[in-house]
Amino acid sequence: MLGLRHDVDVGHEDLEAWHASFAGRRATTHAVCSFRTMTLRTGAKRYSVWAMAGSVARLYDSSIPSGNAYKVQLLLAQLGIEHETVSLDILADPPQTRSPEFLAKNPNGRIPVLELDDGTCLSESNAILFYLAEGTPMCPGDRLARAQVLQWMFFEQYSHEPYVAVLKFWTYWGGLERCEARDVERWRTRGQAALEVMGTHLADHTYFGGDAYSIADIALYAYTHSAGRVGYRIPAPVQAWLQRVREQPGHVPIKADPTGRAPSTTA
Ligand SMILES: N[C@@H](CCC(=O)N[C@@H](CS)C(=O)NCC(=O)O)C(=O)O
Repeated sequence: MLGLRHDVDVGHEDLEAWHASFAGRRATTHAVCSFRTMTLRTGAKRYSVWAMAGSVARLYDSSIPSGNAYKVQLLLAQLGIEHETVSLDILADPPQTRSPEFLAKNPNGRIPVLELDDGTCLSESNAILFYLAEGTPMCPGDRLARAQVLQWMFFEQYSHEPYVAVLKFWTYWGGLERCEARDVERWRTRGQAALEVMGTHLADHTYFGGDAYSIADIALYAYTHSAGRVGYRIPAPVQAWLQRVREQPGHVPIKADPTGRAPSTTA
């Protein structure tokens, strides 16, 4: 598989470090999926090209826009990795994610699931991001920066997504009026607290997890970009960061809601 990332100003030192991190690795199997890169120049433009051993066959997504699946769609787009998408109806009763065929791919019955062409399946959005990003500029080579990427991705899954994503789901698709008031209050309070933590970090940082845009930003962008629409207050540093993320090369918006219940969040 070949990925092409263009319009990226990759500094010489970055490339040196990037290449050094490949030394000694062998890109031979899906289990040890790694990348080999080279740089092409045409005129003033510099292109980074990488070859990935093991092909991504398909991504299992939902037909309604899921932020967790959007993380993966966004990274695949930014890395230029072609793939097939299989959309499952998670609003059906029972959801298509609970079919025996899908449970064989992810016993936890949830999308996103990334399927490689040898049939290996990987679930959990942030694990998929980490797998795809290894060896690319989307995951830093520096040990501390890489741990900081993970720090924010775990934060996203424990302190942000369980509130912001859940409130979004029930607002648009679940029927918020059927929820316990104290649950809704908890989603609002704890989700807001997570957004404030992000604002505090961004008051003196440009991105999460190191100095450069990375999968930590993708993980946090997925539900933050639409949080204002379900009533959260977005701190000013977070608003500025959302704009920086939208301006990244190859950025794609989350897909539209085929049920028409969620407004477009890309405006
Ligand atoms: N921690 C998981 C959460 C995945 C998740 O909650 N997926 C939802 C859609 S966003 C789903 O598949 N729901 C369908 C179901 O529960 O049957 C991840 O980050 O991938």
